Amino acid sequence: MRTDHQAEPTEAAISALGHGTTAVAYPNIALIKYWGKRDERLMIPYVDSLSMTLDVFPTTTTVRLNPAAPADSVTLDGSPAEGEARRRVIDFLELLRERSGRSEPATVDTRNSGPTGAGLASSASGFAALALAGAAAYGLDLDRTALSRLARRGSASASRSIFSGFAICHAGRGVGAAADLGSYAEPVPAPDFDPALVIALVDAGAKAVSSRAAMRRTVDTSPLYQAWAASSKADLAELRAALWRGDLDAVGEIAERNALGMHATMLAARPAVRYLSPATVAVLDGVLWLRSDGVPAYATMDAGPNVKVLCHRADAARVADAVSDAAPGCSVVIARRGPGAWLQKGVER
Ligand code: 2P0
Repeated sequence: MRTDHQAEPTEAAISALGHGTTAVAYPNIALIKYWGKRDERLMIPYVDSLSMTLDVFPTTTTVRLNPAAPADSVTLDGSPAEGEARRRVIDFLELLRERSGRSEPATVDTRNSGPTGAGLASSASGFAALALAGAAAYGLDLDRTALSRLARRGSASASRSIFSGFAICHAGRGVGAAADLGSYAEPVPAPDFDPALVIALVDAGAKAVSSRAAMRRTVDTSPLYQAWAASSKADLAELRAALWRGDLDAVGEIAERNALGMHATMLAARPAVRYLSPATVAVLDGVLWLRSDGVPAYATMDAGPNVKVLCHRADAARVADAVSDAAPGCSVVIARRGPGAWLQKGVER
């Protein structure tokens, strides 16, 4: 019997020895946020989260097994990866080797079409693509649930980018293997919901505090964290129902309060973590102005100053204009719900 951990070489694994195995994955933006881990080694979140996978800024990753190489080699946008980014990829390759029982070093080439480390979910698309390309290269034959669980080990939000459209990531229960098994993403049905997400890029630079460090500090020191985690549970149940109804106002209101609450937990951490900049606040004012003018528009922010505004597709151009007026100099990208991660077999680069 084949399990997640023991697999025969697949066609993709054989091609990985030659040209490499290439996967493409898109970022996702959480409407109900994941913030905080209850197990840092296994990357188990404290709370369930729910996201929309986007149709912009894909990551393309090629994994090539290199039996003759002395070690793994990792390039990010054409340059050798360094520091924490390199270590996280190599740790992930170690996990793939442990699971597959193989030992070949790998060459990993990752290209982000959006900004890296700017709170635009580059680690979500990055580890979803690496999980898919890497699992295929090392001959692991995994279904989408197992891939999602695997991607989570690279970055918890990556578990959601395996899927198209809306996805929930379960925080799971218990500890150790039980927690690992119980924490994965799955699609959430939203048959009549196809909104726009207007991304206001107020700063495309990498964040000063990594989300990993910021989460740890928030969980350890913020007196608001437990209250937010409890309210997030209720938010998720309400948002799921609103998604099913295709109710943009309800989805937006819940997503906006959930995001502001998450940032409140960070502001109350000791010392505070503040990702929101004056330009962020200017965009938030622009969103309030839109609503007062009768345009349903709702904001969400992640571990960075950029703002994503949920609105009807028909209003997207108007929302984009309002956002640009509110924060002159910011660039604006209009996204919609996008595809799940996919494998390009036998692609030569
Ligand atoms: C999310 N964020 O749910 C939340 C909301 C940012 C704010 O997941 O440590 O890069 O790799 O699991 O996934 C960003 O953090 O953190 C994130 P790790 P990740 O999308």
